[in-house]
Amino acid sequence: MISAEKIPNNVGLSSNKRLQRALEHWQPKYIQWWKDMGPQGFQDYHQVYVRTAVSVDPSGWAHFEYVRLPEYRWGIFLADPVHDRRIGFGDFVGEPVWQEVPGEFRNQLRRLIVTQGDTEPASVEQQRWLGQRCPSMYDLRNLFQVNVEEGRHLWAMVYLLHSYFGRDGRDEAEELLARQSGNRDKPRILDAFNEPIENWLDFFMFTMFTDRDGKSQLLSLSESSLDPLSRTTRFMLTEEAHHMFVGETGVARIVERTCQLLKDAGYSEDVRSVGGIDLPTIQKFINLWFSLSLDLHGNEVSTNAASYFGNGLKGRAQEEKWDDHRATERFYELDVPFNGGLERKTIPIRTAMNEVLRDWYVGDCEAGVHRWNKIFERFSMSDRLRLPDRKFNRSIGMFSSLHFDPFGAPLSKEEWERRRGEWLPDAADREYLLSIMARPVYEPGKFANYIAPPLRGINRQPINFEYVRTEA
Ligand code: BYC
Repeated sequence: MISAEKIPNNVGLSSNKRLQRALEHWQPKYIQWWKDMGPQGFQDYHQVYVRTAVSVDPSGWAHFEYVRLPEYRWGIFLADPVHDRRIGFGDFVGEPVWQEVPGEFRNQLRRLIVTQGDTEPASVEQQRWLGQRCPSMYDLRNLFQVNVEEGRHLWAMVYLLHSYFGRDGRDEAEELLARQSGNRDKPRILDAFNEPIENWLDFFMFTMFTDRDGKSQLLSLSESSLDPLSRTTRFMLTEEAHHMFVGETGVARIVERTCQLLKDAGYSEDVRSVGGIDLPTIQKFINLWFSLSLDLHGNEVSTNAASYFGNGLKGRAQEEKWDDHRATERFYELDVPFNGGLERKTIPIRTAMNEVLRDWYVGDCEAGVHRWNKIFERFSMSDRLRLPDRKFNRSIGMFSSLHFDPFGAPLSKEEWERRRGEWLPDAADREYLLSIMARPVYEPGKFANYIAPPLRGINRQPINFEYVRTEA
């Protein structure tokens, strides 16, 4: 029996019998999925110091407690309503936003919500073995925080499916638990969510780059004319920020440690020989996860994207910064493959909405890489990390059938096959990373040799706090 009191929410769950009934059916399946596909080895005897959202105001947000993972209180929250909110873009700009799903947009909205929802459990599945290789208890706790919040994001999308899409929505909610990351027969919808995340460099790059796609997509969905979708995604964005913090600081701490090891060795040592992660390997993982995450923005030219925009379902990130909210007059210039080279083409901006969002995303990633590069400046080193060219290693869009190096220079298929190991992690890189992560570090305040400690602990706790404790 589901207890509305045990599920933190601001959607009136205790008086909404229909939603209660739908959740009653779904929640046991969710918990079973969490136990089977969530963090492996930490379900029964461990208590984790996590933050639980108990309301949307800042005090309810900062609620920390020790919980056993399957007992985490996954909740349902919408950001506060905006008084007299109006549609901000597309053909219906200026009209009141919708509190129900218009029949003619039902399929498109369901597809967007299902695609968004599918990524959340996928990421938990991808990360489920990482606890066994963690670099510290602090990092272990952060991993689980990210995992429970991705679980909550799944709840957020399931809430929308249950509340606004009737029978189809309930079926889709079940399917979200049935597809599995990397499963050949029933894979997750978007490619990056079928990639293995087997080591902590993958994890930090994923939370830096792929969670940042979460940020750009959620920003554009938070503009939606469907007000419940807008309010749900606005609240999700607050959680996403912590995930990107984990990724950005995780990579920064690895870079910091690598610089330190190099400095200690008088800049003469191969960092691997002293157990660190060398800069070329870090660059390869940037190349991999950035290019996979670029793909998540879809095709450069997309009639789907144009239609989402025109219908007011999915806008641009920070739509208020644009001046033409109908976007019927403007054009977008992009380089398209032509005759073995590239040709500049002008297309109506509505069909370029995936590319417009990708521009925003690339800018946000660049700022993060810039912050990493400050570490080298502090060590007076000339090395720099960089984002690869947007055409590099693409599997979606018009560059997917072509090959480019990280600087954007075209390559033949043979050259690409011959040289890809220079730019993307190969088996030897992965083997090395697994070798230095083979023994997890579970002692409070201790850190694996390849990563520096964080500047401070979580919720003002000391760095050597027991963030994960084992029951007797
Ligand atoms: N992989 O017209 P197009 C997050 C398919 S991450 C495989 O360009 P459209 C998170 C597409 O489905 C954010 N297939 O694309 C992060 C279509 O297939 P069909 C997730 C792909 O429809 C970390 C065809 O190509 N949220 O939250 O505009 C941890 C033509 O596509 C891919 C969203 O994505 C791909 N990468 O799709 C946890 C927001 N890209 O129907 C969570 C919702 C395209 O022709 N989704 N295809 O067979 C959307 O807004 C859109 O669906 C897309 C682009 C941005 C994905």
